[in-house]
Amino acid sequence: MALPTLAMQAIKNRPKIKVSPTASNILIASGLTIGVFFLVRSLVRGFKRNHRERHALKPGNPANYATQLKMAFENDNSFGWGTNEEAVFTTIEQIPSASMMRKVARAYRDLYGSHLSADLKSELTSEEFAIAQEIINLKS
Ligand SMILES: [Ca+2]
Repeated sequence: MALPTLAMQAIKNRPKIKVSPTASNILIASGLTIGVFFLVRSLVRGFKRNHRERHALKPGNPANYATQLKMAFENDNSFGWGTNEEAVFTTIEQIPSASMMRKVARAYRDLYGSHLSADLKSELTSEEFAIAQEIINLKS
């Protein structure tokens, strides 16, 4: 497909973008830095997730509570949708202290990459969320 003559001329005459060796070195270096950053971050995340998953079956471990909550969020009927609110409340009640509650939230984030409070909000009705919040706030 031939371009109109004027367009061809415009393409030929356009200023060449020159990248000095220093600038390109900086570009390569920052590209590498960003690459290394993402690599390290994904390694750290993978390590944390593996660590959490190893503890997910131990009763009383933060990862175990986090897993129970995730299962309650996802698994309640044969259609595979909905939320088992009763299991959510039971699990939250079983968490023994405020400091354990914070550990559960951290384990949840490491395992599933999302915030427990945000997921509670989206999985529960506003009344249920208020009740959950109250149970959590009563912990000392
Ligand atoms: Ca759900």
